[in-house]
Amino acid sequence: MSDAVQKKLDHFMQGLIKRNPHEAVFHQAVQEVAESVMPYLLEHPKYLEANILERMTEPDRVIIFRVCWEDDEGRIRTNRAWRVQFNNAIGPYKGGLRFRPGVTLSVLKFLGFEQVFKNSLTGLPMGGGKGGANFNPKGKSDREVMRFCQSLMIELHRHIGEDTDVPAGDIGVGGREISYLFGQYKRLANRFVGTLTGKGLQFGGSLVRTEATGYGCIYFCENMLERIGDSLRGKSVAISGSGNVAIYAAEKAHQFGAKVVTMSDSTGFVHDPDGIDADKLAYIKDLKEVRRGRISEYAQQYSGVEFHADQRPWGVPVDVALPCATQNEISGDDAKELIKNGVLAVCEGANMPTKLAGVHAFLEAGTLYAPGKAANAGGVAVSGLEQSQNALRISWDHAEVDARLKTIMKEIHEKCVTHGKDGDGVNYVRGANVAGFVKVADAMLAYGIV
Ligand code: NDP
Ligand code: 2IT
Repeated sequence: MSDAVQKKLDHFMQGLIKRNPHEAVFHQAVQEVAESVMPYLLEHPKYLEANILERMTEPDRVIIFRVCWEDDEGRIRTNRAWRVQFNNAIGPYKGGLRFRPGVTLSVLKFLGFEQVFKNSLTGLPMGGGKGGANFNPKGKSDREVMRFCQSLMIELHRHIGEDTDVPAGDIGVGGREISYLFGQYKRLANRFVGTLTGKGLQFGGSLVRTEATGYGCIYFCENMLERIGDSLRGKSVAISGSGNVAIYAAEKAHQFGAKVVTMSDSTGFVHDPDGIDADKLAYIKDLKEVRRGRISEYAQQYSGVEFHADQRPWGVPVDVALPCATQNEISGDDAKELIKNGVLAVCEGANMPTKLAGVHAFLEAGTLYAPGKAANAGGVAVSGLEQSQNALRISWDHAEVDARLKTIMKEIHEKCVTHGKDGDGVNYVRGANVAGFVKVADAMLAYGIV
């Protein structure tokens, strides 16, 4: 990085940190984008003169509200919920809701900011937003989750709409939660429209939405490997997480002939050197989605499997690593360990799973490294297709949606190559950030001072 770029970057980040104190993960997400985009801005001064990066790092608005609900013992419980409507320059706000105890405004701002770039990359008309609550669905009965979702929607419904803001799932928000949320939205609005995505297939959901993030991540990984004349066939794969994204990444990786040797949850990881095949994955789906159990049970079910409590899987030597759990789950040291063990590709199913030191390590080592905003865009892309189907009042079949998802992931890969070409290689971080930035920035320039 030249001195001029570094100076501009430092000045910009100092201002951002001053305006948003105590928001470490938001700073991190902006820093990663700013490092990529700043050299491009200096080459294209029209964006600098219009102060576009400052404007893009300030959310359009943030809604914060109290959610009161009654638990099964009749106690009154209070949670805090947010909706960060980050940027609607290229379409209605779009992005998931996260229910997790540690959720803060900083987390949702980082996710909303990432979403702006990701949604731009999909090529679909979607702005960026994110929301959620510091609510823990774990250990709650279905009725408690229902009452929480209904109470949350009483406030949220006035801020969302099919042409305004369209929420979906994220950590802790799956099919069950979206159903409760949509059922309540429909009652309050007295309209049956696609204001949420990830809905059940009986009431406006799209085929392939459940699988889309994990499948899309594997399609992207295959695109990266194809570019260097390789493929996933025969590769060993470490996956973190065992939720929605991890399960369908594992399923598609297996279908592509790879051997998935790890999965994890917040209690630790399992290492299965024989590989997690379709039958074993069916067990994990039932364990996590139906019984809502812990990943350690997998090690009791199958022989030759080790459970490593409170650890992440990055010390296991593999060809491909797919972080699919949460933010900051690959440290600088984890990245170095993966590189030392000869990792070929790292493809992010989760949002910002790699700390900045890890990102820099992968880029320096020439690892095929796909940031989440490109690699996990398949989920929101199929959400966009769900919106289109709802608006048209039709349903496409599985093959149609899957083909569109494949095409979208391929086009995102091409955009990353166009903007990230680096000698013979590709800097996918720069490619994704610059390509995502340009569409939104050009729209904002066209609107004048907004
Ligand atoms: P789920 O709630 O279905 O699964 C989350 C998984 O990650 C669980 O295995 C969970 O373990 C684990 N996990 C969550 N938080 C932590 C933590 N702090 N430490 C260790 N493990 C953790 O969520 P999703 O699969 O939907 O989301 C996973 C990631 O993918 C997130 O980063 C999300 O933002 C991103 N993403 C999701 C999309 C979607 O369509 N769902 C789209 C694009 C990105 P446990 O069961 O113990 O909690
Ligand atoms: O991070 C994400 O892209 C998601 N959680 C999915 C968002 C969506 O609107 O489908």
